[in-house]
Amino acid sequence: MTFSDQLNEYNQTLAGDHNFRWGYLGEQLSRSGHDVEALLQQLAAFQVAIPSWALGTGGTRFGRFPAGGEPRSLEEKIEDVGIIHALNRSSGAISLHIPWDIPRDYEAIRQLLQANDLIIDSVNSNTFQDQSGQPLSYKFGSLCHTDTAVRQQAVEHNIQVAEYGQKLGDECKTLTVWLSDGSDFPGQHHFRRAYQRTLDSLQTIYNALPSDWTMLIEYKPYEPHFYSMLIPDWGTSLRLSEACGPKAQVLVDLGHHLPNTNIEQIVARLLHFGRLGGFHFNGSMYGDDDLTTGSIKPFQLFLIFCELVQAAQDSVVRNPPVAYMIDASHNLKDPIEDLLQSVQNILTAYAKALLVDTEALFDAQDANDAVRAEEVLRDAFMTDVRALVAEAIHRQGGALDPIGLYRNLSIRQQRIDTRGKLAVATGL
Ligand code: RM4
Ligand code: MN
Ligand code: MN
Repeated sequence: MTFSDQLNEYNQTLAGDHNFRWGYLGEQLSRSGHDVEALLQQLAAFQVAIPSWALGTGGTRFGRFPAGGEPRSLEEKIEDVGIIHALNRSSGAISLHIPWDIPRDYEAIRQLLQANDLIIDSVNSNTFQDQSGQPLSYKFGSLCHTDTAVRQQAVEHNIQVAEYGQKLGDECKTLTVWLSDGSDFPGQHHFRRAYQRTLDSLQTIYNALPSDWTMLIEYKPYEPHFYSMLIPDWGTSLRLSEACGPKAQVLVDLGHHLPNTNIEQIVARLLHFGRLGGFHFNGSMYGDDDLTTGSIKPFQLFLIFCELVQAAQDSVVRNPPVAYMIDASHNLKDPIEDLLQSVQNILTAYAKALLVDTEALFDAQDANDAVRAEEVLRDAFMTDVRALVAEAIHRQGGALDPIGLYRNLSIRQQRIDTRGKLAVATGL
């Protein structure tokens, strides 16, 4: 039996219940004036990339408990993203971390991507670890380092990462730079000089990129450094990207904010400046990217999507298309299940944002009617859109319940059988 036969058979078993729920929701949405077909199309078009480093279990410095059957090579990672995309039809891109996943046989990789209906859309550099054989250490920084030779090595690495990307196909046109540079003790860094050195390095990388490439600059307020991070906030990322040029953009990673930061406002600001280039989704209670997207603050995720949806409808906004990706660590859950859950939560938040009556919201805002404005948002947020998301995935050829089918087919067990119980993925 082929995978698509198994998928069809599985969907058949859920069809009765789904049709009942979708029939009701579709009717309800039409009654309130929504164009249901347009909603389904918008949801179907939404793609969230999967990073090559998220298919294995993460860990902490205290330990790591592998899921079993983790992908041992880039080829096996593509195979895992392939199954995610086949199940949800919404994860059609992979983001590569170099040097964790340097392709060996480009032609074979391209064919494998094609067979799985995937693209590689971006590449990520890594100057936060010393690689074996690397002549100079990043212990005291990379692009900000006091020593020109270390900076040069880090600049060349970034340029080389983009060169790998160029060999992977025309869809790959983004270099993501996340710097772990920073300081651990007061006085360790000359803040202004370290900033200037970083800018000079980034400009060199930017100028070496092909003209149709984008450079995303990610920020993070803490970790790995305890006292200061070189790019701690969106303001620094914004300033750096403006100083580099129009193809440099800010990347917002949800986990890279101090507790209770108003991320939706940051998103709105960056959209207003036309500098929101990408998103890394995850969830957190205390620290960076520990949890499933939408598991802790679903309302905030919804509010972020409201900003994205409103900006997309506003002709005043001149923001390039935003690249979406999941960037989470999976300590306990099966990584594939966690990724499927994350995508489901992201689509749910997006679907709810699409339901917001923006005219009514703007009227309430103009009238300073805070109660009405909040009610308009809550009206959309409280709608159970799961049948809408399922219908959109189904129409794309995916499973009505992606995690359900993944379990039903015992895919993890199959991976353990072929790859082994102790197989460990490269990455964090
Ligand atoms: C960082 C950051 C980067 C990711 C690495 C693995 O915290 O989120 O985006 O490449 O982790
Ligand atoms: Mn990230
Ligand atoms: Mn992170």
